[in-house]
Amino acid sequence: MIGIETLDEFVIRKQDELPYAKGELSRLLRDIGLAAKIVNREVNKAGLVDILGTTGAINVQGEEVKKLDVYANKRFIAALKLGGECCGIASEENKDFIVIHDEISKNARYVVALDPLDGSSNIDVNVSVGTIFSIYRRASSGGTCILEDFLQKGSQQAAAGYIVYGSSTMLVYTTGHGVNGFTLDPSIGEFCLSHPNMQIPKAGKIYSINQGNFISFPEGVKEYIRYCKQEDKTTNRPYSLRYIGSMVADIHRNLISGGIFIYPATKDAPRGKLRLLYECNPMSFIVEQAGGRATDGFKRILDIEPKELHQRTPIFIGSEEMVLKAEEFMSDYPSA
Ligand code: P6P
Repeated sequence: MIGIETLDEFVIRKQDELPYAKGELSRLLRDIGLAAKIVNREVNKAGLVDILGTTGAINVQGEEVKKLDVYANKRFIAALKLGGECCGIASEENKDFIVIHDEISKNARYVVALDPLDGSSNIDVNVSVGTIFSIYRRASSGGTCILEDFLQKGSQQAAAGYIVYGSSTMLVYTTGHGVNGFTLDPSIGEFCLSHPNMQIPKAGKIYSINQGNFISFPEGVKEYIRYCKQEDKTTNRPYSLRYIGSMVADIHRNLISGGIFIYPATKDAPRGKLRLLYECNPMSFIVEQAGGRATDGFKRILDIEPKELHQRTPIFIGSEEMVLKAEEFMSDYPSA
């Protein structure tokens, strides 16, 4: 097709920008693209097949496991195993990391942290959900992967991306050289470049937060919400509250239109709800690469030293000026 560049063509064209294991990372990204197409097929017909609802199981997060969570997890793990470029996977759905060490992956140099289906509680009500992935070069040399391969700071990511299964299905990723978005064209079964060099607006009019938790928010967050709701034409306030309950969809909208997404510490989630390795780090890498900002209200997300696989962190992420403003309020109440 004239003027259409597929994900595979783009990854190969851009691989010379990569400083390390160019071909391997390119193939890994294409393996993820394949799994995304397979999961998309099931997400799009979830109401027609017996894949809605829960499995009756509870995952390591203490959350109900949806049938589509299990399906998506299996598909991405299978694609990464078959691809041979990945020696380990840390998934939201698995308590421990998965070691991949067989004939085709014995020299694999990458590990992947994965949220196979984020926001899955929205599936049954036909609201956008997503997949989030984070790719690191393994820190250990040879043999099977170890925990330390996964406990690397977000600033060490080799690549990160997400798939949003929405009104259209998009794959957005970065390797540290800008952010590019690809829209799935079902007529040819390919992700096609549709959003080259994505840049998040420096400011916006949208704030995304679950205000139902207001009473247990830190005082700085309460003050920032009051700021968002004040009337001041010179700063385009009051802002609009938009909250889908699906991190990928909320951040994707803000990446395009401008805005801030906040999941702070709450009474029920004193260290925040969202996971560092496979939600906050990859989304922060992408937003920073698009010219935005991502912190825990005080410290850059990508500088946090991970201590455990499923650790959580508060997150303030989006348009730079909006995150900086929220941080001003947080610094007024450092411990509250
Ligand atoms: P709450 C979905 O379960 C998720 O992990 C994110 O996708 C989403 O932003 C957040 O949790 C929603 O959490 O507590 O507002 O329902």
